[in-house]
Amino acid sequence: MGQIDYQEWAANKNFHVGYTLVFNYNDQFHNVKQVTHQGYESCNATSPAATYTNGSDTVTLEKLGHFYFICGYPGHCLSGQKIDILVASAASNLSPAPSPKSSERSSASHLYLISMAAVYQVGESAGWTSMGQIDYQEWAANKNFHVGDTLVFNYNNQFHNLKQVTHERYESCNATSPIATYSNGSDTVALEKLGHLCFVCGYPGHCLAGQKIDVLVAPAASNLSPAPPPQSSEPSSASYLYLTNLSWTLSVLLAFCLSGFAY
Ligand SMILES: [Cu+2]
Repeated sequence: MGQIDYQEWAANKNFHVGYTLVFNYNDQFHNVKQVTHQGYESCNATSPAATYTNGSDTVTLEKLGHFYFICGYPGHCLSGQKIDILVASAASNLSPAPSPKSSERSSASHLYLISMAAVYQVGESAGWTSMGQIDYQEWAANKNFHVGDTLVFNYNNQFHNLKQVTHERYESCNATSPIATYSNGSDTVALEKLGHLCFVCGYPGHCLAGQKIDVLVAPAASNLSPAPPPQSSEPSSASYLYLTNLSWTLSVLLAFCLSGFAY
């Protein structure tokens, strides 16, 4: 249920021997385990073939076949933090490779950057709405948000929108002069820095009815365990449901073809 389908991503690539994967992630909350196909399918991270915990791990694809990677933290693989990389022989270039002239020789210098972070699906099936059963503040209080994570707001943009506002305007449900306005209906908000991010719906009455959320982005080192912090001191005025959707934002951003570059 993640925003990013690792398998779809991988399916569009031609991996060859010598290519390199770089996994970037917050090592307080994730790791990378290379497992067997069975381990991959069953999300079983015990007895991994290799374990990476650095947070910026380089894995070279040294042979043909499948390479299976999962996150070893409880529940993460099950929620989609897993990837199956098939390393094919250079000859099996089925699809139009974006690098036509790169032969085996140059293929050894391909680098795939994989950054992993948490994606929080706001509202799950309910989405960002004013008619839910879930308390946004309670939901947020149970999460540890970190820089690099992503919030996804899904809603019917005929009836709602999303405004990032100051904390003061959040408190008073004043959506004027927003810091940012989203009205797409499927809005992705990257958590790019520490501190509070406050959002309200700008439609009349919705914020007052509880369609508002205050997300605190904390330093990575702060809370190790995802233990529900009993810090939900704020009265929960909201009545919405947010569910987490922890998945690797394996937003493999780029495939650098470094062939031809001189070191
Ligand atoms: Cu609304």
